[in-house]
Amino acid sequence: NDMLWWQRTAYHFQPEKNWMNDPDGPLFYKGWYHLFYQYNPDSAVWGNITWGHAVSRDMVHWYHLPIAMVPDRWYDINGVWTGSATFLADGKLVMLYTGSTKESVQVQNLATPADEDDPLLLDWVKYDGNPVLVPPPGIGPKDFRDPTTAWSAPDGSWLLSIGSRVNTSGLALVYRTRDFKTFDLLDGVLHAVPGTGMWECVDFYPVSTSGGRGLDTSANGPGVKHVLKASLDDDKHDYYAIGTYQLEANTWTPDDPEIDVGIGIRYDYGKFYASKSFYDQERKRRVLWGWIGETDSERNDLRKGWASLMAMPRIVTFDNKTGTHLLQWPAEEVDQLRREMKEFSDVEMNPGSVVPLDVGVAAQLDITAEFEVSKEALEAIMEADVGYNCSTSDGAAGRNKLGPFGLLVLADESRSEQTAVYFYVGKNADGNLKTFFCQDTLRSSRANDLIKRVYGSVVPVLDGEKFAVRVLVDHSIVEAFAQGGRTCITSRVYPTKAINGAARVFLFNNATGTQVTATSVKIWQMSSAFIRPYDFQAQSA
Ligand code: DQQ
Repeated sequence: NDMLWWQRTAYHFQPEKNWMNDPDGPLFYKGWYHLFYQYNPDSAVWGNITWGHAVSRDMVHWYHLPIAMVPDRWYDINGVWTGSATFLADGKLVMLYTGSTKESVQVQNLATPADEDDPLLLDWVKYDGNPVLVPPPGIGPKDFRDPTTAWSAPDGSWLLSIGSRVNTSGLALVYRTRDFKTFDLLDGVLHAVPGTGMWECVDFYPVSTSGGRGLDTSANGPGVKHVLKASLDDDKHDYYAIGTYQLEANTWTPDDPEIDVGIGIRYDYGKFYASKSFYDQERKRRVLWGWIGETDSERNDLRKGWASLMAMPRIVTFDNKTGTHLLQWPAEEVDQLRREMKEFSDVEMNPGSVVPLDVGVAAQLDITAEFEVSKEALEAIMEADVGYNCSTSDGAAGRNKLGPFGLLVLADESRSEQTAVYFYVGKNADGNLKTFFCQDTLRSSRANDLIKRVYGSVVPVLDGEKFAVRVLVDHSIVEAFAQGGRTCITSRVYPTKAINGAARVFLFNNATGTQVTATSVKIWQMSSAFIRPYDFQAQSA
């Protein structure tokens, strides 16, 4: 195990040991952020799923609490699966979750806090009348799961969505309830997209088109658009689309049918799945939690005794500059972990060059970087580059007129290992610039039993904008945000040499004929977060 201990991260949330997957029912209650999550208490692989539980004042430092719910009833004996929290008008809290029954049928169950005065929400009571929902006619017994947070209708009733599929069409059903015990299935579906398969972990929430603050899940009206997100069971990616919600008609319509749910934009082009957002009523923002799995072997996970992280909490806003994208950005509380900073200004990156940035130990970092290319150089990109695709390219080693250029992180001195975060600028058939944002893990480790890929996609770069990126580095995870969070890529990497004191950072420019200037690169050392069991003797909430 000596070779594995350092893969453990220092400021990303994870249980002390064993397996974690989806975030469940995130919420803020009486001064604490709560995170529940799919958890196997017995092993570092999926199974025997319970709800793990942790609380935090700031979503960065965490206390582990006892498991909140275990599979102990016929209706959830095969697993207490994913669910969501809803605050009722009187401030009371209800939790709906999927149970896998003794027959492995997916049903929905209600749970409420045993003691509403307990800020830690330690004990949960499963409702006597569970299950409150079973698969409706025409829906398969294993295609009915992951209830959303409910939103309120003008008549005071509550609506919520559950993901499903019919044949290969993924879809979101909507139910109406007043008490979370009895429900009516509404006619039609909120939305369906052919060919996208089973929709897991549907999320549905409003965003303000004037940007800025987040909206309560029930908000609607002028200046509001609705985001629909589905986690595609078939390809294990989270896709969102922005559109308009017609409550009366029980339907949601994407702004652009070409960028519909499951065929358009992803939250993250790397390893990121089964995410869930919640409205933080304390700080008036929408927070997104995403599950980051492993890309090593199951054997490795069993040896290291744990699997999975949570992405850092991301604040989600509507990008009113593009109108097509959301912006995802680490919650400002993450900045508290920043310690000493080194800044590098106006670094000239010649074609084919690699520039070391001396920051000392480089295993826990927060990096912001801005790159500039002269107008003439951009205009000189003549060739149409419609065929470029991060995933099928040569990654950081490929060469073109204007790219790739960017950063190498978790690299050793000789760069026998490196993870590249980079831009690649090409042109569309119509002559407009088309920028790609990619992350190349092909050389991230000398170990072989790993998935190594080039991740990425297009990122809109508007007139007058520099190429801007933020990268969070934490031992075995690289979370990268381009253009303020329009396009995000998270990867898990398992270097064997570029670890702890041996980890380095470089700038690189593999363009063939174009000079790139790193106008400003700021690199902070990041402290470790306190993530530890709650001490019931010493602490009082
Ligand atoms: N994980 C849960 C399901 C959900 C899936 C089971 C998504 O409820 O559909 O652990 O990762």
